[in-house]
Amino acid sequence: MLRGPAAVWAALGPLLWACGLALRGGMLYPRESPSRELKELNGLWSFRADFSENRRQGFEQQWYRTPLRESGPTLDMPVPSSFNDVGQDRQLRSFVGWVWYEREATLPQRWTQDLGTRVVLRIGSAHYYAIVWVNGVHVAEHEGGHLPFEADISKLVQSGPLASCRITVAINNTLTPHTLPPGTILHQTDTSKYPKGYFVQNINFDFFNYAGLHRPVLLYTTPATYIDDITVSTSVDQDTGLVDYQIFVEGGEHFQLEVRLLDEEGKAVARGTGGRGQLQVPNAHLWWPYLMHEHPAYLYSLEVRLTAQTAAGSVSDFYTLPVGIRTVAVTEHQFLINGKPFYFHGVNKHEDADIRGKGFDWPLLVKDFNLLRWLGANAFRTSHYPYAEEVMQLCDRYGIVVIDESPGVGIVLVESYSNVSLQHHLEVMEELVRRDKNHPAVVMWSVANEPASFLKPAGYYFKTLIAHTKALDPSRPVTFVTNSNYEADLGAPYVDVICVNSYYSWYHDYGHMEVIQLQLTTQFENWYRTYQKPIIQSEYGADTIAGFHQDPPLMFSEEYQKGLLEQYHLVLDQKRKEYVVGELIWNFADFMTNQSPQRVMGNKKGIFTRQRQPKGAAFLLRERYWKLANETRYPWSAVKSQCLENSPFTL
Ligand code: GCB
Repeated sequence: MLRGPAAVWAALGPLLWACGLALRGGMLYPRESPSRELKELNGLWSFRADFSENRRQGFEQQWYRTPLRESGPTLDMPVPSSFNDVGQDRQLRSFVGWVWYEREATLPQRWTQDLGTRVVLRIGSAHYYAIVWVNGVHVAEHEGGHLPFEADISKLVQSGPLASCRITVAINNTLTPHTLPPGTILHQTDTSKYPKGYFVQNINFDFFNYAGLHRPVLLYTTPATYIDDITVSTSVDQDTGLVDYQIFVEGGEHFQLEVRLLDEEGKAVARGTGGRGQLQVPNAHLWWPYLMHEHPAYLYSLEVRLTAQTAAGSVSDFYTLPVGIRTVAVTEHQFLINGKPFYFHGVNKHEDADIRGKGFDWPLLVKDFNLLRWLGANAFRTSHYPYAEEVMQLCDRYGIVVIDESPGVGIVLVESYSNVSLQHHLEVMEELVRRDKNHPAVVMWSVANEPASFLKPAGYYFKTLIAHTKALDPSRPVTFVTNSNYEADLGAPYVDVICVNSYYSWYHDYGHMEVIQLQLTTQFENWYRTYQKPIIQSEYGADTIAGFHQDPPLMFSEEYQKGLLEQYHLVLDQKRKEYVVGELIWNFADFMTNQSPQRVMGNKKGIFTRQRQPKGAAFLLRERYWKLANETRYPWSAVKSQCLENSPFTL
């Protein structure tokens, strides 16, 4: 039986959706098609950090007006990348304030001369606050470092004889109590200890606040009347897959829409017309998670064709969206995918690597997915912010289930619960849902990680935030990840699944692995008794320096990490028979943090090093995850096709 709120949303969802309350306004991932062209602007950009005392010299001198090299010296800066670790300058590594990026782009002639072409500049991620100019004209501003934004620059590039355009992006990484994540700036005024004007950025989260143009920057085109957004929502009626679609068009009023759903062989299995409808797919191939089915991650393609009547005649726009048909539901003690119990056995990640920091990198991404599949992981959480869209696409393609988390990490100050903060958080959820709503891999939204959810305003804050997220997307459960006391947690009544982090015998009872079983059992029983909701152990782990060995185990040795994990697993194996529906190790790989006496060149709780080499715990988890996969796969037929060479998967 579906639980109370889940049942309400399951019933209400399609209704809200059909009534057109679904999210409007598009940020479709830019894809080439017969009507759309792309031009990537990755590579070397000119760069300057504004080291002036008030950090505002760039605005005072209007650095965006003329080429950046004319207003002072510049550095070469790779995009995408964080700027922090590519240089040899200690001050730039920890710089707080405005940095300036600039790049000249040459445009195909048609883009600048054909007035029926719409030219859009899209920035995958600029952390944290960004202002964008094209040829010195302000075109966009965006708050938040983990979600894309774009600007229609057609008028600018089509107004003169220029075949190129100069793109300037000013980015500020300062965090305040109202940003997501929040932070504070501490000004040190004691001149006997600190130089004049000295300040530092303080944060309440455990990863380095890398900054810069972190994801691809590109230009793309559409016709002037274009497909602005598509929303799909899927369900299943016996063997028939149902794909509800809604298409939003901008730039014109006279048009027709045709849709075709193609299977993996390219055969059309359903067709429709108009901006809204339902496609029925008899004997549908469902989208199943990795290791749960012999053909996981089945993706159809929704081909959308828009034909618009304009003064210049008839024009077409084409967009193809991958679609996975699957359902998600939550009961009192289960998480169901396609009506079958799903057990999350996976990891928490970070976007983090040597030199590039949080910069998007294909080799790193493919390596990470190969490691996930080697490990037998079927899920991860995007701790603690939305990851690149390309990551989500690979999850769809490989069947890796995602808990999609907002950048709501480190919300611990009362000020960060103000209306200003809440309003911004609501907007971020809108941007996130708009971007990721069509990914079958995304099965749950996480609105925050370890907020001070015991503070008085947290009740209203999470009630509002979670209700808003459900209204945006009634098809998925919503959670936030807690480390509060079960009795004091004011947000827990509103979540669909309890996600709880704990570090027994690490942050307390140091070295005493013998207390883990008792404390973890108590944790699960308290939460379940109080809320009767399924529980995910959303973090657990131990810092481990690769190559440190000690037996009997001592903290920081590889033996201690393995020993601690084994103690957790004993309890998880009991409770997963009852209401625990998942376990996510902290962390997939070692990652960079702020400097502190508690961190040895970053957080070392990875089961892989930062360079993606396994510690002993990776082999232990691998054995466990493949064993779990063996026990929980559906149907009980061979899943041989998924086996990597030498996998411990038994048949
Ligand atoms: C946590 C946080 C995570 C930290 C981790 C740790 O609870 O959610 O961001 O990195 O603990 O290692 O302390």
